[in-house]
Amino acid sequence: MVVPSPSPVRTKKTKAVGFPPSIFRTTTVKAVGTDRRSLRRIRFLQGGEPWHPKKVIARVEEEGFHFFAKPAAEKQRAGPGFPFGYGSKNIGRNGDMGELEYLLLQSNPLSISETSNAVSHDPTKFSCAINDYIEAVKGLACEVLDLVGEGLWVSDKSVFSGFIRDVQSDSILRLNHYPPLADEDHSSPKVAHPCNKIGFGEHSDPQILTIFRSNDVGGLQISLHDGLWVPVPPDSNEFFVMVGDALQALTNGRFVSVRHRALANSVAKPRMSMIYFGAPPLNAWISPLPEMVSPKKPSLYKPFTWGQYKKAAYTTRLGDSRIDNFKIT
Ligand code: GA4
Repeated sequence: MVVPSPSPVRTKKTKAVGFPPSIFRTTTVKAVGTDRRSLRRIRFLQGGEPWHPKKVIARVEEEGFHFFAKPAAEKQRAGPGFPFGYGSKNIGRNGDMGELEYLLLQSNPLSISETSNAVSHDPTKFSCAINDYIEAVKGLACEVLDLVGEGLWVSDKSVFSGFIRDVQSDSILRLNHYPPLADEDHSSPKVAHPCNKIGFGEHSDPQILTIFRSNDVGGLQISLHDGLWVPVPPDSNEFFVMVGDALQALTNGRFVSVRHRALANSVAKPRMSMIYFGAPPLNAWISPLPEMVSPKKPSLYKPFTWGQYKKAAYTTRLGDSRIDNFKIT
């Protein structure tokens, strides 16, 4: 059995063969909080495909910047930001704040079409861009999860990806826009993050797997076991894969969700991240897989449905450790 190394940080570029045609064939992946051996075989082949991956990304980026450039009243037509829609500075409903604005979308095409009609003058263009991107990152998440299943030698290697392939999957797409902070001190030279203001506070993602991508403006940081914050250099050609709490529970703690945060944007250019959270259906039961449990490694977590976890998560503050509430003591 593959036992993941204790460090949650993997930033090795990966290359490999043998995958079915994927629209992300020309893109590299970096993994945060996953098992390096499981990911080593991911490879994105070069090739002419009808959808160029960069175009799929560029279309969402364009729609995103276009959306965030609108007046507040127009953006608010997307809904209140909690649990979905447009939000500015407020995160969740328990008092968390950050130097950003965002658009939170349910990943199903029906809900995207409703939002598109509310926010865009060209709803078809908006919804096609979002749907294509979601399909692509979902495919990427499934490939990564199948490798995780393979690496852990579970009997059904698609057990993890099955949750997010399900038509009822509760997956989410989040666009975070970090406008440049007003330059308060014109006498000092402009350096990145001089004041360490928080854009999006420290947390771990509740879902199974997160596929994170941003433009070339930095801000993302991950926390190591010793509490040290490590900046993740921005690379618009790469995806960062982060383990979520649900994968931690399913693997009985072999994969550990990664705490991360975003600093406020203090450079002149706006920062935008596009984050796909691969989640199970609300009624799916999450508990450590039988293969992950043994007399030497007893189950660490009580079984819960994703709906129960999510409901509990929404009563917490961003920085709270949610998975600990489901630990068997
Ligand atoms: C963190 C990960 C995702 O961005 C998110 C966030 C959600 C929200 O913004 O509504 C939460 C947060 C996230 C966990 C605790 C609660 C809910 C804000 C918050 C304070 C969309 C998610 O699924 O959980």
